[in-house]
Amino acid sequence: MNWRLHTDYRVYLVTDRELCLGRPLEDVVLAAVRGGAGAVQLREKHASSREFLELARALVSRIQPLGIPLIINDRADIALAAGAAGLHVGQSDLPPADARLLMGPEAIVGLSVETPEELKEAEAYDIDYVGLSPVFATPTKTDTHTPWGLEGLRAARAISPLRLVAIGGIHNDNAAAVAEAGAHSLAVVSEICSAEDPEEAARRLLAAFDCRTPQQGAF
Ligand code: TZP
Ligand code: MG
Repeated sequence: MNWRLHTDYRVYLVTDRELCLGRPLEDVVLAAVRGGAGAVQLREKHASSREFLELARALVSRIQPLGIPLIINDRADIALAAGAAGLHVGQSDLPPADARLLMGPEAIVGLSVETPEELKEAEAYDIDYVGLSPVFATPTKTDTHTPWGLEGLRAARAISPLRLVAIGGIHNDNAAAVAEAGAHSLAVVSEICSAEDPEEAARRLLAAFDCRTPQQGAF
């Protein structure tokens, strides 16, 4: 399966088990997928390798048969061992060229960018998207650079040919504005993981995304 050709990034769930209000991660992920999340990133900052792999395998078996890719944060070894569809790397992780080499030509590879310089550099890599990080300041991740803001997102969209995944502080009340400013994708953690009804939260984000006025360009 070439995941690069078949992924719907409009609503992209990035997981955080600690924010799932005590519910099993798998339940939250499956609810989000029912609500229309088209991509899921497993992000585990504290799990052991063994636990990370078990979680990844379980999610791969539940969502990839539905056509939804599981993208692993940072760990190519876990992604490969679990048969995950992709890998997401940050600026201090494996370089994108090595991520591509390890994952192969049909896997999704995403890269976080925090500055216009990093966004420009990203054009040289064989990647599927850049995560503009953070669009807004967020308590979910505090070791971040200056937020891009809607203006920064608009400017990024104007100059970059890459698929732009907006992440950080995106919630139901600002999702439409983020889509309108040029994001190709709304990536969220708490809006879905901490929602009383994760399915409904995903559905609302998708509706907000789809309200944007059609924009020129790829994706
Ligand atoms: N990368 C940049 S901001 C962020 C990550 C993983 C966290 C986003 O979380 P939330 O709850 O959607 O603001
Ligand atoms: Mg990382």
